[in-house]
Amino acid sequence: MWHLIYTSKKSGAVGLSSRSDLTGFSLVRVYQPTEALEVPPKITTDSIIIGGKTYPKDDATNVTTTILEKTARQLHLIPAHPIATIKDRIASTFPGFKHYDQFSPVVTTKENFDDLCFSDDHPGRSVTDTYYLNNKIMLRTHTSAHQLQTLKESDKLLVTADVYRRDEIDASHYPAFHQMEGAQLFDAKTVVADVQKEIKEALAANPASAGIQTTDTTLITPENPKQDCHDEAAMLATADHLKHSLNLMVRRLFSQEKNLQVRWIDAQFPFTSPSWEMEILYQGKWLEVLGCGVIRQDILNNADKPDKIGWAFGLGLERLAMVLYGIPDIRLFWSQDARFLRQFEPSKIQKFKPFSKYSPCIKDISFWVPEGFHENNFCEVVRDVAGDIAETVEMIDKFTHPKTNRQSVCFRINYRSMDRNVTNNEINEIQEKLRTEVVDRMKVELR
Ligand code: FA5
Ligand code: MG
Repeated sequence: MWHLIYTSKKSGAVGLSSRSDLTGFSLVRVYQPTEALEVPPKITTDSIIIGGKTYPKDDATNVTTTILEKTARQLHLIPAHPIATIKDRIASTFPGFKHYDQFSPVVTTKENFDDLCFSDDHPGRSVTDTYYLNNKIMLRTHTSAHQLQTLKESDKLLVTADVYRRDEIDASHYPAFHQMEGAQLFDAKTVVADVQKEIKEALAANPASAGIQTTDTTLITPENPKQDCHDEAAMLATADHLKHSLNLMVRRLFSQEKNLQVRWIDAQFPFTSPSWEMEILYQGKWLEVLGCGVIRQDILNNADKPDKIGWAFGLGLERLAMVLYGIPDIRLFWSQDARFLRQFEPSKIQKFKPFSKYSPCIKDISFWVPEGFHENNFCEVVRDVAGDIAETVEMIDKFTHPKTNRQSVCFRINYRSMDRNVTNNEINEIQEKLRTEVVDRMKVELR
């Protein structure tokens, strides 16, 4: 097996290409950024240029250059990258599913929210949570943005893509990450019999693994209900098939794991009911790896499939890769450091060998906040100023002045580079810049 690391001059993207594509797993290909992504994204005074298209800015625009640059990376299309390997492994546990993995990250608010039954005041739509190019155009926050379109075309499908969210900063959250969506539809009239037979056969062919312990105590309740339009037996069969398919996926993916704890918990999504999440115990904490449920019938009706019933799931590829490869920090996936990239071979999952950790540098910043202050806005400024050197951002103090009623917050930022030693001087400069930028951009008063 051999690797070739190359750099695309235009986009700066680094890819690993490999000749070892005769491995039995589907879809190992040479990384070729699509032509549209070869044009670097750009923000001008009145527009955003991405994928060769120009979008006018308006009062909702909040994408930053740092985020737009990530859209050119396409980690899920780089052979040997852990994200691409996991993608192929999971896809191989869903044979016969049509796999879409080339959709542009730029979608409409209709696709990302309206088509999926999000209410008009759903917090996910807020500018503090979502990256907008303008009022109507955004970076998708989940692969579900392609559900309606792909369900029209197919009854068994997977969608893998990069997604973007304004989120907190820590080892398992990053503003750009990768999801895989899966969906399967059945004839509502025959689903009970069809599913029973399939599950029985699959369980006989895939005996339980001693190393994986799965707990499911969830029940159908008024808080996590059946949809009125669904027949109870059909819904239960669909839900059984969903959980069975995902349990089987985990069993295959983690067949080498000696002690894996998995649990199912209730969840809520505007586009499924009932809904659940799967969590895996990782480094002593429950890590949420996916959300899923029985698809809202309105969506199937809009996809011109009123006689079908179906399930869908959306999983975080980084989260599964962290557990499988033992990768401790989500920022590593974006590393261009050869010490990271050279550890991986196409189709092969092996434990990550950490390279020396550089020393951290901790800095605090306190300020009085104006009304409407949101933590994600502060995290965004940190990301813009410090990039991936910001390892964690944590609010360590918050108080309201008894006389003036003004609110003050203190954030602790842990700076540490994944791939080099950062000098004290450099961090001091970053911290100074951060102090200036938060005042300029967020109208706070430093303390
Ligand atoms: C969704 O995005 C739903 N679209 C999933 C879904 C699809 C539900 C189809 C039902 C039917 P959620 O926001 O929980 O749900 O994200 C799904 C997964 O993405 C999470 O379980 C987690 O594994 C991953 N994830 C979420 N936020 C981040 C983040 N900031 N960084 C890395 N991974 C994340
Ligand atoms: Mg969730």
